[in-house]
Amino acid sequence: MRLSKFRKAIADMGCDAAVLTNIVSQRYISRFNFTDGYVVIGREKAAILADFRYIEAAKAAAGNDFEVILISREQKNVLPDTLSRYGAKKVAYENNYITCSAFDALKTKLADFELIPMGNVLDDLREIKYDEEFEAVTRAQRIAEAAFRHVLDLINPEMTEIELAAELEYYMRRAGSDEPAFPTIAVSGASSSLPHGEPANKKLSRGFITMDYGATVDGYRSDMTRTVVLGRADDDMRRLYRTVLDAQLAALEVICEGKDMAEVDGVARDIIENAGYHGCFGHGLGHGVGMYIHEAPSLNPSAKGKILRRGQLVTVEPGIYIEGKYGCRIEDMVALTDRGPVNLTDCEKQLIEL
Ligand SMILES: [Mn+2]
Repeated sequence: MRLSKFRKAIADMGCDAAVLTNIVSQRYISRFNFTDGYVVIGREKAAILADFRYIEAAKAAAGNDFEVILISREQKNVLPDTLSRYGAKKVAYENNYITCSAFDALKTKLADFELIPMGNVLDDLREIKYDEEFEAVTRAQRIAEAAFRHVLDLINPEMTEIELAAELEYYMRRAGSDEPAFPTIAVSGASSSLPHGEPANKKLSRGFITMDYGATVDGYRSDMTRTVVLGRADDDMRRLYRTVLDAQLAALEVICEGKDMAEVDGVARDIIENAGYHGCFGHGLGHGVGMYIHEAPSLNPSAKGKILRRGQLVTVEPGIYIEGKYGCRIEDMVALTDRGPVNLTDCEKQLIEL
């Protein structure tokens, strides 16, 4: 399906072949994970071009749709040779994901072909997910949830933010995560007002602790944020937490296929504004997630007229940040499936005091 959809998209661009150079695109289309080489898609045939380090694994991973071709010192021209063999003239390349120098090299190597930038073709395909992709993200998410429960028993005033981040990552790795979905955020006290603060080598402060992190399974990333309290929350903190949670629950209630993205953002934003936290929710409500931690679409106030579609997977993550004081964010992921919206996150979000 992925391959046939991609073939149709490049044919629609007037191309008769494509060369994939980005490792995420290569994995998405060929299902083979390697970090050097090419995936070539012709009108009827397709190939994985890899060097000695990957060739055995490539042969094992390649299905019937892909031939596997060795790149070696003796066979320097395998890329143009393969394209010629496929009868290609106009070749789509990944202009969104290539450095200027790599492009210069590609242009020299493929001097006999016309190179056409493919723009967002693959990004658009990846935006609309298959059930198996939702399942991979869900497996990653289950690992992240187990890590959350694990650290709830460990958090104490002697632990540093870096230790907390490390505990989350170590737990997820042991539970089968390929790597952290992105650099783990674990920030406490005044640092919790920084939406993307970095964990520091300092002991956890009393007050809000925000953990925003995820696991990776089969190349798919999960994304979740939970905010807990070290010590007791005062009335202001309770009110702030309740407002973020109300905003998130309200957005989760309305999010579905066919809805305007800015409208969903507005449902959460209005609750935060109306509670008096003016200017304290300075980022969008959510973003797509998949093989990249941030991908299309973006749910924010400027997304007016953009409609949520079946197959998208988005986060819903309102927050309130009081500069210099503290902040709180709560984040789940929602898949817009054939059976309607499904919250892939299964993790408590009532205020937890530790
Ligand atoms: Mn996120």
